[in-house]
Amino acid sequence: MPTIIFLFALLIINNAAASGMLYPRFSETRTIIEINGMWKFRADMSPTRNEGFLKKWYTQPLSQTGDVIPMPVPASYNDITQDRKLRDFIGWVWYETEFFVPVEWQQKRVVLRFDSAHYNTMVWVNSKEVLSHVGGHLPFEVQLNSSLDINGVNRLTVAVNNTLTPSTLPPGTIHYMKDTNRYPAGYFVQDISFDFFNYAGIHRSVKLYTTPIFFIDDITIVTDVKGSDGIVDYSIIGGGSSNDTTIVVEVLDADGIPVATSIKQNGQMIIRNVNLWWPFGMSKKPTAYMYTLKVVLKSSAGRDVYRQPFGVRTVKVTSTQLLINNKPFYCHGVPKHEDSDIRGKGLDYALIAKDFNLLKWLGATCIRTSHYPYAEEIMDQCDQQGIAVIDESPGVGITSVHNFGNASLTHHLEVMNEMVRRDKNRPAVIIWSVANEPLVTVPQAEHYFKSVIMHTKNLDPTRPVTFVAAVGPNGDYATKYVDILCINRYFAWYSDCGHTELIQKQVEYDMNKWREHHNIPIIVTEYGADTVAGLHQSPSFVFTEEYQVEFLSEYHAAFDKMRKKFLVGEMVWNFADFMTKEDITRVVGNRKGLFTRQRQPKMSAHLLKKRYESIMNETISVIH
Ligand code: BDP
Repeated sequence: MPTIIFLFALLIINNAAASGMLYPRFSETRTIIEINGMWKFRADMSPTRNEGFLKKWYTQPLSQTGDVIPMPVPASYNDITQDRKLRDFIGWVWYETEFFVPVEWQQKRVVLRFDSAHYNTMVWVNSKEVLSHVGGHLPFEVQLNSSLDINGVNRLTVAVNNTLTPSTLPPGTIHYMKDTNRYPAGYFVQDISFDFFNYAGIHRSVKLYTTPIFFIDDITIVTDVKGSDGIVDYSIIGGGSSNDTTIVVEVLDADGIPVATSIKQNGQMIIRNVNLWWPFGMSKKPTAYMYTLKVVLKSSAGRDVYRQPFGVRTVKVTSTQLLINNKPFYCHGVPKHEDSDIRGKGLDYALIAKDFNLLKWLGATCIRTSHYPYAEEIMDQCDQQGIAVIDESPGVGITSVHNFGNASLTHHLEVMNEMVRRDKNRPAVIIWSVANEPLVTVPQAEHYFKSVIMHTKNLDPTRPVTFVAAVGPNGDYATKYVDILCINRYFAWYSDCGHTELIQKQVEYDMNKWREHHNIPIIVTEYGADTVAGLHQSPSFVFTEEYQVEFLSEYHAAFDKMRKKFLVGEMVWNFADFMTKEDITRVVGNRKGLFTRQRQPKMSAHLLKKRYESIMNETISVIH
């Protein structure tokens, strides 16, 4: 029986997770070239998806191995062509482009960085394997110097495999259909238990950037507030070796004026009369104030300069409140998806700008990165525009005991390493979510989630850690380890469908029960109803815009009774409609959006705008 699973065995090389993963930024010592654009592409349609490896496609121009098509990078490849086979393809696809590097780069450290590719990636430069990475939503990179042709053209070949297995995040299984009366020999499908299309390809930018040979490899910033002082604890890790290093660290305010200085690699600096980072809507002063930590590292090998943005704020959880800068924060917002027509999950600046304009229009103060880490360009906007973030790992669809093995746990811990390493300095990130709706009613879940949550707390003791739960309040093995309870509720949709009159009673009963078990605050991280834009019926009926409005209003009435007590957030599922796999319960995707996939508002968006603006008016009066 041919199998495509064994191909993962080829991937265990040079997994690039050990060093820092600072976002590439221009400076007087660093240059960046994006090598995005139209690349050459072909999917390996051979029965085992293994022809590319057997015939070593990476040793020659891809067009010499067979027919290639143009493929944009960044983008998912799924919706680009008219070919259903490519949209639903499972296995290895191959990309290729060429690049040159300036001669003066010979003196520099040259790094090749993928901001993300989904799911498993192998990379060759001039036929030589240089990098591999397992996981779909986080950056990976490698120093390239020894593989580069500085005097000529460099060929970059990339193979990406979207196959999900019980130990990937999200997990999946390849299911072989054995009944040869009904299926051709070797027929297989990919089973998944999450509700979004498994878009694949090179999803974010591919960059070449330089640093000096002795360089700033990682920066960690932790802030606190004492009176009017901002406390900045920082540590800097250098890469390369040198024994005559000096370092100058400065905090620059938003106008670029130095407000604190140090010459130590690790230490504490004080910002007098600090401007705090507040989420949008919490302060009448300009919110989301961002500082810069400017680091200058000098040695006989040269100088490196890096500017790391950060904000000064604190996050705390009491038994009833979520506090930002010691003031109660009510998270009224939306979980999202990185999803759009044509590009799938490919990075799209126009879409990012539009979505933030819609978030502001709505009066949202927070998002959840359901169900995977979003692009760094999106996270930058959250920092800069004051949208608080529940930063979620790709731990979605963990619904079987087969997902609790050692390989799964080890990978989940590694993903948390990569995610915290990438997002640790972002003021917008206020909560880490390690998973969405996992199976937690079996004993195996206890060790697994205790380990992942404790590991994340060790990586970052300054932020609350949680996972998003779908279970009821009557006993599970994992919610006891979370700092803040995040629950998804679908009364009058997946249960008692159509009965909006039951919503208030059921929400109140459910939350009060949770409170009996856990003395921590609650955020409702999902509640929603599928709604086909333009479909109307009065009295309301499921799938109509009227039903969505009525449904959400009933939840709001229940939330209002608990808002001042222990409910610290409400998030409608979902910001916008998004694509899912083909299924009889989905009408070309999930339609629970406030906005269509083209970002036009449904009636419900106006309801939420009114509600969020009025909550914001209440909250803003607290802080001046
Ligand atoms: C929740 C999931 C989310 C789904 C949503 C739904 O967390 O991913 O899209 O249900 O069914 O259970 O719409």
